[in-house]
Amino acid sequence: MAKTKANGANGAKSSGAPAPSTTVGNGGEWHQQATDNALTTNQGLPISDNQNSLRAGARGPTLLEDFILREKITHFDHERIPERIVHARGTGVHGFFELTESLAQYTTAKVLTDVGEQTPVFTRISTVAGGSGSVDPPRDVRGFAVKLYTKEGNWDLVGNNIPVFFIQDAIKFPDLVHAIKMEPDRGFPQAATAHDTFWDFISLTPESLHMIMWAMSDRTIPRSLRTIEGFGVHTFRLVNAKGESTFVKFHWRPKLGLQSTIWDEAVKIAGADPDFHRRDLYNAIDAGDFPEWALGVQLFSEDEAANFDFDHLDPTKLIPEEIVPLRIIGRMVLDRNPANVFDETEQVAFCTQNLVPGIDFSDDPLLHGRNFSYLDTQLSRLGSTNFNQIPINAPKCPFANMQRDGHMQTMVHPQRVTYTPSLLDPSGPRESPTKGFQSFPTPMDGAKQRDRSPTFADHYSQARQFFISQTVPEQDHIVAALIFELSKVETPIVREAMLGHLATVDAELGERVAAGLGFRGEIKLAVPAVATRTDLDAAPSLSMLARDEPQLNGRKLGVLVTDGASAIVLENLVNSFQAIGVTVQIICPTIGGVVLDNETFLVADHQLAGAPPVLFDLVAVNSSADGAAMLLGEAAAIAWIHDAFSHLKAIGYVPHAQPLLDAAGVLPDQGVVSLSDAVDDFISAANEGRIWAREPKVRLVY
Ligand code: HDE
Repeated sequence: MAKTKANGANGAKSSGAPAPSTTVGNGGEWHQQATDNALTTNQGLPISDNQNSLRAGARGPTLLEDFILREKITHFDHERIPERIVHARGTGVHGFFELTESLAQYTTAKVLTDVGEQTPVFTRISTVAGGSGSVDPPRDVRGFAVKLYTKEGNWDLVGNNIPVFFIQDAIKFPDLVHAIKMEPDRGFPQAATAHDTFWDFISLTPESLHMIMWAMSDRTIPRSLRTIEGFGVHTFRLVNAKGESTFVKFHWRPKLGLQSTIWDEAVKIAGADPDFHRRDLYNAIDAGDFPEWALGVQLFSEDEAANFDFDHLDPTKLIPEEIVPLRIIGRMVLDRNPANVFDETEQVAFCTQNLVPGIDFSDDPLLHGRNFSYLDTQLSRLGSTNFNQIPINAPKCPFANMQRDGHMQTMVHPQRVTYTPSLLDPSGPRESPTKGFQSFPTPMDGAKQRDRSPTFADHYSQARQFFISQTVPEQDHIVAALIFELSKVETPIVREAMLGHLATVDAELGERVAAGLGFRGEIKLAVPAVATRTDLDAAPSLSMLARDEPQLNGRKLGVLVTDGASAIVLENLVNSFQAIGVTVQIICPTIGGVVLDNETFLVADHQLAGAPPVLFDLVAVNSSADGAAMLLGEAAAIAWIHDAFSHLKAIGYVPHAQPLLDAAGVLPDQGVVSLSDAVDDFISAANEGRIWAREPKVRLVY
């Protein structure tokens, strides 16, 4: 009997559909799932009806017997895996690492000795505090984790965009994270340090002061994931063919230079585009504009380390480049977006203990704790010791051992012998004393104890050095960030304790933050375990603005255009800026576009209200007189211009737009440039990056 069904439009049976879907099998091998385009269960059983469950009668109850329904729903129920306890929100990209200078003198690791060799990588950049559904731009440290699939095994360099960390010992990590995350009795704030528990913890953890200075700087509100640095943070060891060891710190330095947002801008971006960073990275790679980082190393010997006036095993300290210069040895290019975010970005499992022969750990106590934590966390997150078989985690070199079975085993092992030693199968995998990983034989003679080395005791000197190394606007922003964060703290004694620490870092810093908090008492200085050094010179390498020239390449120009606007000005803007690597986007009062003064039709990229200026690095207003008069009645247009001005952006404008600039409170300065046929002056102004001289006119500086 013929069946009739009310499938509706969405229930139409598939026919003549595109090519059959394929699935990546284990080890990256492609398997065709169904050759005849049939939809099947996970057992390969063709499904006859994907719209209706099995029921006792058309209007009757659904039957438990419907194994197809149960399989589909069960799989769906488990689509989410436990998210990372930290670094839950991340963006992953494929690419390669290419060595340009050999470190053969220092290490046997082929990835660091084979010049010209391209090693595939998967890099995941993340925020730390927020859950996986949180927004991209909050003030937060960025994780910078790189998995290098070398010919000698996977090497994971799991770093951050800041070269130091909050704590010196792994045993404090759960406390730090509990303090930073949403407060458990109320479930907020999400992805923010501006709350009592975080600052309560910090006020009692002076070792975090150096990291706090970095965290309150503009480094934690980056403009793009393409404009952040990455640091391995800990000291590692390189070991050469003679068994000699050299200490090393790893740095990833972005080709586009360091670029950050302004706090008010970051706050507004979070509303305008919560996916701002992942969209920016995805779109850049999609457009073939591949971001690139140089790999730099700081190399130093045991003797040099012994002479530093800080302990290089203490992860709250860095080695200024003025003391050990950075040596660029290679480059990483990210050139391919993941095919599937869950399969790759979510399931990638970084482990700090993933090393290759020739690279080894130092005795940094934070690193040792991490070496335990990452494997353990992957077991809980990915549910099985076999997580290394997931394609994104599997090495791309041959691997073989006697580990067998376990939950979610995906490989079929035909061998009879799963042990060594054995005569039955002499061809099975065996240890290789020459090629294999050797730990550097560090001599050890310490007593078994829970103790912190006195060489870790100075918590304020490098914090002070960081602060005095910043340019004026950078210092202003650190002060403003501390005022903002501490103003959100409801418990006065926590605020006061923090003022004591800040004044111990630098008296002026303490006074400025106190003024911004309206604090009327007397600041009680902290009591450092060792005296804060005031003889450490400012190190320009620690400042973003002092170190990197602003760049226009990779930036975005937003042009607000109305009906009747000048076609010539627009053409000049688009051609000139595109020629220097700037993306130009057109914003119109409606998404329907506009008609220019030469009667040509211009397509809009965005509607005005949907594209606030925070999404662009510089802006231009190209309106007709009528267009400007119309926009005077549109608050979004006035706010557009006002925000661009207060975020210190270069603004190009045609004379017809002057009434809009006046209404937005724009004051003339070198960054506000009238556009004529030529746009060279506007390009020169934009080349300066932000117009820092404008800042005291638009914001109170404490
Ligand atoms: Fe992590 N960290 N961490 N961390 N971390 C994790 O591992 C941990 C630390 C970093 O994109 C977790 O897979 C401990 C420093 C990044 O998947 C977990 C300590 C640095 C990522 C973990 C630290 C990092 C993580 C959570 C103190 C910079 C994201 C999920 C001893 C050098 C990797 C996971 C990705 C992730 C533990 C401190 C960087 C729980 C115990 C210092 C970039 O294992």
